[in-house]
Amino acid sequence: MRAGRMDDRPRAQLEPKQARAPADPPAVPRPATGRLLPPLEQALGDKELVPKDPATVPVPPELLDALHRAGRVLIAVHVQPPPDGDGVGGALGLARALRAWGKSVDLCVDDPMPGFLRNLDVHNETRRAGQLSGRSYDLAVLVDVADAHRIGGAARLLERSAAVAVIDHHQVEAPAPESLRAEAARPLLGWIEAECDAASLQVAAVVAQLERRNAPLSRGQWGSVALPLLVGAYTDAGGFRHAGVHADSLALFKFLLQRRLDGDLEAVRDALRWELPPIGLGLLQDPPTVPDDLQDPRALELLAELRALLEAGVRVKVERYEALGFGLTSVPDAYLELVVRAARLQEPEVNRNDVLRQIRRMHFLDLGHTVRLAINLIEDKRGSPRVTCQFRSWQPFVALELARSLGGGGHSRAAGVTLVGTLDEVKRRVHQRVLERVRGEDGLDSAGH
Ligand SMILES: [Mn+2]
Repeated sequence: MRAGRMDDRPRAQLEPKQARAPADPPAVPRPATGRLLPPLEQALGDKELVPKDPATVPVPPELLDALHRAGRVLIAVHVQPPPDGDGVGGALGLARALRAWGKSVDLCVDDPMPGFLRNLDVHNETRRAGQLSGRSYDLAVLVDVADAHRIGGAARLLERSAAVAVIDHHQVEAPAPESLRAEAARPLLGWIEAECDAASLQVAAVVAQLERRNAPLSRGQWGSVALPLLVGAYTDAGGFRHAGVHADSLALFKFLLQRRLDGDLEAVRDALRWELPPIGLGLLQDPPTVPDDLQDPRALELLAELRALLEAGVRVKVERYEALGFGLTSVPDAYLELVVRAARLQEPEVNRNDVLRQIRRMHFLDLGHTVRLAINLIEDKRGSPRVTCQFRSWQPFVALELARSLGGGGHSRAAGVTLVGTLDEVKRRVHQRVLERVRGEDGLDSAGH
């Protein structure tokens, strides 16, 4: 079920002409000039960019009806890939609005959240699936995901929900009932909006329209709803610096920020300010920097382990194949676990997803500024060995098609897949697939070289 595509309407004036594939792609490696929209502050101050009220975005009426009728609601987000700003931000915004209208809401994030999301969840509103077992719901809403395999133990709770709804912006066809454990008897409501830059902006539209059927939210209530939604939109759009971000998203962001959060952009940026402790940051460098002034006796044992790993060549590696236009970051499970333990010496709350987020920021997103295709491979040996593969491309559909050719999916320029195997095995397989595509007719650019 598809409805209300956001791009059916004329875009705001700031829509960049080069937002789609540039006619003449830049030389390899691509220079770091990917900014297509003006800097955020400038855009927000620009009178030409008219704020767009999310209440004007079409939302499937069946979804609004279902949310309006439901008394007990479950909201769930993806944990594979790890919980992120858009998923958790969108879910928090929706949960807070629904609670303001008197509904009973459980929000399930079935994996440890990275630090900035722990901070955003200031009132401890999120639950692991185990804490919710035995509960039943009128409606389950998946935010930023359309597949029960990606929500961890929350999948079991879908079976205890009378209906299932999806609010997602990934490139998926209509959500498949079998992937959502929604049989014919259980209505399935989908709002999939692949052109939308963040599920949080879809949630903003849902809340704005539900407000018309319920009591208006107070200024304070809107503030607590808008902040996580703005964090969600900001993170998925890369602070509105990612290639291909729509001006329409910026116009929605501007409305929410100015009319619902008193224009407090610093509040949004503050929410993102969590940092991995310095010991963790050093160990994630390529090559790693190892602190030599650690006083903690537990650190000595850890340093011995670290040296053994480094001698065996086990660490974060960043490889650039500039002639071919791609770069690859690879992270072995043993090293990842060691970084988590090391960082906990300084900050006991640190979890694996904190470290994964830092690797994304330090290597993967950064790499995406200098090559056409950035690849991030994260090994996970906690069960049978598998590797999470993340792809980012400058050109639209390069990342998505690579992910799809390996059985995954995602967005046009940001996509991924989880493959079974050790890091070395998966690395060879992905490398081979990329070489096939480079040598194929289209190469990494639609315009070719
Ligand atoms: Mn998202």
